[in-house]
Amino acid sequence: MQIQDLGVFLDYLDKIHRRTVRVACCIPADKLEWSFREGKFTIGDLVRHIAAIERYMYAETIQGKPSRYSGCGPELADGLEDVLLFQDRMHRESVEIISRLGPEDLNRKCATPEGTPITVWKWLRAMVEHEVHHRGQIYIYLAMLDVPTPPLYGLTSEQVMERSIRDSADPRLPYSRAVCSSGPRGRKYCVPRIGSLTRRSNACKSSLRSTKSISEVFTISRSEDV
Ligand code: NI
Repeated sequence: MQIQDLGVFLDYLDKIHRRTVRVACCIPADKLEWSFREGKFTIGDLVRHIAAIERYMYAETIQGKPSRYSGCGPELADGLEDVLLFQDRMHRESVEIISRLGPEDLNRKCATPEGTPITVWKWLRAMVEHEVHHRGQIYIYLAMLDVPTPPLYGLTSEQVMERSIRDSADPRLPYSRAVCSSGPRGRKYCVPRIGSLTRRSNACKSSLRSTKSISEVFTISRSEDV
């Protein structure tokens, strides 16, 4: 995936960010600094890390400046409300910096903190992967704490299975690619359907007041929102 249209990328980044905010909003306030092991990132560290790396490493280095990332501890933001506000502020500042890039900037080189030259658009692509990597860890941490989290695209694994076509000879097997591409009658989905995203309004404004159950999320169902 090449990034050559900044508007398209920023739209995609916004959706990536909103999905990270959505899971951050599920964090119980009293579990913010919980970790599975001493010395490992806490849940709060993960949220602060994603935000601080975006702003102080990626957004600085794409400008040709050195990284200013200096960690992700509670000194940056303490308590769930402040952590969510910090996450929001870091992202807004990063987007403001990225928005200033011109087409020629996307294709010039910048340097990683190791001093390795990398094309700016590839570095931005790596930024997205970095966020997704740590977002997955937040999901795992919350699962370890039995905290409910929203499915990424609105369907659980079980719901995708229910909506997937099956080999009639052995229902445990998925349709073969050949059968799938031939368009079996009456079966619509050869791949999981994307859509039915759930998210909280206004980047989980309500969670800044209290950690509510995810039953309060609302559903949007436009596939273009992915
Ligand atoms: Ni990281």
